[in-house]
Amino acid sequence: MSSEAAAAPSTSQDAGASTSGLPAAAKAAAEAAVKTAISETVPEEGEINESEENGVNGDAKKDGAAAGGIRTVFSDPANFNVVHPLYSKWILWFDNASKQNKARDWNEQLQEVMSFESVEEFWGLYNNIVPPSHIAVNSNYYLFKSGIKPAWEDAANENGGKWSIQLPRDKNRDTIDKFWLYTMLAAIGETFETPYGQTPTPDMPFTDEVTGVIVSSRKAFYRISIWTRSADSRAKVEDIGKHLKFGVLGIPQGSKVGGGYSTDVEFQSHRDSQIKGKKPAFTV
Ligand code: MGP
Repeated sequence: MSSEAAAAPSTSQDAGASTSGLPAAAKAAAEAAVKTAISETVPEEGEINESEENGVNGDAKKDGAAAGGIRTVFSDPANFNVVHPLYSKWILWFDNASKQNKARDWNEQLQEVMSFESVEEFWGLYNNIVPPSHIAVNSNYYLFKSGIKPAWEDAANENGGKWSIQLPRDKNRDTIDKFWLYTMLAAIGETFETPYGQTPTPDMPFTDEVTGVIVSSRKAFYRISIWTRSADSRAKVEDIGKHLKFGVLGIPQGSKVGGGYSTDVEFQSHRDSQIKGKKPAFTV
């Protein structure tokens, strides 16, 4: 056992301190997870293998390896300074374009808020920004993969399209923040990229279709959109729409959605969305 493991707080003490507010079943599960984490992540001396060191966590693991073991959150519990990297780096953008000048200077209105590439940075950002229920009418948050501008003109979007759903403003004031959070979590967790409704496996196809997600505040409705790289094949993007509708928004399968200011979850290419009155290509 490494010296770091020896320095880690005792399992029951630590788990008890951090889970005391939980119901009994959740507390037991959390304590079991902590025990497993300690026993599985702190290796014996010389146990670190090369592929792990070169993986996503490479730097954090190498730092720890130099000091005699993998660094985990238990290595320095007082500072809690190990971050959990995301698969992709993301940038949050915001615009607050008034209806009148939107077409003229849409690009100038678009502002980068912050980039992040770890779970901790995401929550730091999320906990410090105005939620969609409180942003001005006609403004939007855009959460896009780093390197892709949330614009039709970006090379990653120019042949793409979007899944979107409109939710009436009056009925969704209390739910839009939760829906936007769930949409962002699915995006940064890359769960839109795998087949919907299947248990993830290491050899599952990864579509790399999503370029970003958007929440829009409009006078009569909110809209959540997911932008995709392609728009030429329903098969390529269909599971993303299903994931949004049934997984993220929790709409029961077979229930009727739409009418008034609300729409179903519908797909349209960016080219079509620039033609006034053009109907969506398909729905899920
Ligand atoms: P919107 O906000 O996507 O549509 O685009 P919405 O909410 O249906 O608004 P409406 O005014 O079309 O009813 C609104 C306008 O912003 C567009 O008509 C464009 O003028 C501009 N705009 C939006 N996007 C996403 C882009 C973009 O990617 N590129 C450029 N050049 N303009 C855009």
